[in-house]
Amino acid sequence: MAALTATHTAFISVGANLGDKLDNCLKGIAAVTKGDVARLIAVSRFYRTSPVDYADQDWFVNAVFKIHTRLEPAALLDHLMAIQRRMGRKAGGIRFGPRVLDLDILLYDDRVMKTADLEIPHPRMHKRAFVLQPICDIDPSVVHPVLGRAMADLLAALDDAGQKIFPLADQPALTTDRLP
Ligand code: PH2
Ligand code: MG
Ligand code: MG
Repeated sequence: MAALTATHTAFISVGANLGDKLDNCLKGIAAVTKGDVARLIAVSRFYRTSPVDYADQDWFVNAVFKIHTRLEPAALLDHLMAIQRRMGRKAGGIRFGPRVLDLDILLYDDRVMKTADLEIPHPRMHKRAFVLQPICDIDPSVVHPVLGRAMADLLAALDDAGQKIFPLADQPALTTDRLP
């Protein structure tokens, strides 16, 4: 019989373009990995990124982090949405528009799934430099379970000069041992 409490690996993107963007991202990562539902395994560099899909808004701060968790995808999504709400995010904002905190599940083991609320892998991740570059910071060899291509390959194939992404000059002292 399969263990009821198997550990899963997930990659989560964190982003913000309202308020203290970096601080919101750091608080988001800390909240997701506080307690025993999720353990922080790795964090990418943090980037300043130009807005994608809805241009008339401020630049974002973005990063990706890797966790181990016993939560199944739907429960992990609930956990992330509750944190977004606690950080002051209101429901019903503009699609792709400004947000104090966005936490998206990118990958969950090799799982491929689609429900009304959740699609894994994230349906737009392979087109987004602000996702692919940070994942490559953590592990460029991770393979996209639908496209069958490594993240480094997807990043190299991305042909969109409009997507600007710059590492923050001052990277936060965030390691997997010392959380804010
Ligand atoms: N998130 C979006 C829409 N556009 N652009 C950037 N640069 N970073 C984001 O996190 C982002 C975006 C919707 O979630
Ligand atoms: Mg998003
Ligand atoms: Mg989201």
